[in-house]
Amino acid sequence: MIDFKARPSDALLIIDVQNDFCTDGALAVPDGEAVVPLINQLVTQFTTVIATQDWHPAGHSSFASSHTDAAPFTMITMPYGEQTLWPDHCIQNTHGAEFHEQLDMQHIQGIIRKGFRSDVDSYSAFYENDKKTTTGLSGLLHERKIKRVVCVGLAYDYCVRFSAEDAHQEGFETIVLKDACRAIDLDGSADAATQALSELGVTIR
Ligand code: VGL
Ligand code: ZN
Repeated sequence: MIDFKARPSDALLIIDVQNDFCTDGALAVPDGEAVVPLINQLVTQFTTVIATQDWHPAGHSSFASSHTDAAPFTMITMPYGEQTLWPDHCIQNTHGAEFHEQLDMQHIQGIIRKGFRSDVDSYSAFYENDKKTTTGLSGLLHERKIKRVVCVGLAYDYCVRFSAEDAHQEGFETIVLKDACRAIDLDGSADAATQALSELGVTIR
């Protein structure tokens, strides 16, 4: 159980609860599926619920397999900056890209797909990794008069972190419910996420 009381001006932002980020997935986050029952309990309390779906074309530039002699979990320099290379994951129309089958989709009102442009990755629900290309989510939430964004899902240290940073940047009070997140934890990335979010003034609880 997560003890959280939502207000009407809150949005729940569910990040990437997809098969490839769960056990046996292509980019499995340890214990990733553990977030599902907690999120299912949360969704009923929010009047606005949006989910994101990592949605890559085959051969996406964030895949190590798209680069010669590159191993997953190493870094390369892209025109927009440093980019971690990943195993192939969340390829459009595959089982790995589908939401976890136990995730309660009934209360999810909108799905933001991201990472569908071959040449730029997108961790955040708001901006792609070039920090310029918008998904339109900020406008949607502002038009709905949302004041506070509550982030949950996978992975804490990548897509949840950057979504929460951007939510804060876009003027929303931002909360990350850590029990309903799991981290990949590459080279201290989970601690780095906590530090970056805390410094910004994002509430982690
Ligand atoms: C994610 C790495 C690559 C995430 C997505 O959902 O955190 N991480 N693509
Ligand atoms: Zn991805």
